[in-house]
Amino acid sequence: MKEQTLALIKPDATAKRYEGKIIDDILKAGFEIKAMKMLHFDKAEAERFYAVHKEKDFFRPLVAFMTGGPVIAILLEKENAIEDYRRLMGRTDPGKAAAGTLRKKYGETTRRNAVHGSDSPENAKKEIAFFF
Ligand code: IDP
Ligand code: MG
Repeated sequence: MKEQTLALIKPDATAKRYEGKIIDDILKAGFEIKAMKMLHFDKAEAERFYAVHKEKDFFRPLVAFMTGGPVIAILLEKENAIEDYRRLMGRTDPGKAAAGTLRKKYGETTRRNAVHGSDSPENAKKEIAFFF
């Protein structure tokens, strides 16, 4: 059954003009783009999007990073989209991400790691509703 997930291209990647390459990789991996928009998070929006991490020590710098430039939100559809997009994205730390993954190719650091992807059906539903 087809499934939907939410991807973000983060400010480090848009600053480097990587959005075209990232979208191309996503399409070549078999995902369909059902909706897409570019926006600039304000502080309250970034805090709300990453609310699950509000107690973490990386939360403040994460919010500062995510409000530092434009992001692109993409609604993706494919069989097994959530898990398959997480695999395409690679591990949180680009240094530990597998060869060929988006974070390996385009990420810089554990914080500035180019892309986001929903991690469960519940969160995919919430994150899709956040943008679309
Ligand atoms: P994920 O994006 O791979 O699902 P999460 O643990 O949900 O990883 O963390 C959300 C985002 O917070 C990461 O993508 C990254 O930008 C940032 N982050 C996570 N852990 C760290 C850390 O240890 N140091 C700095 N930033 C972090
Ligand atoms: Mg996560």
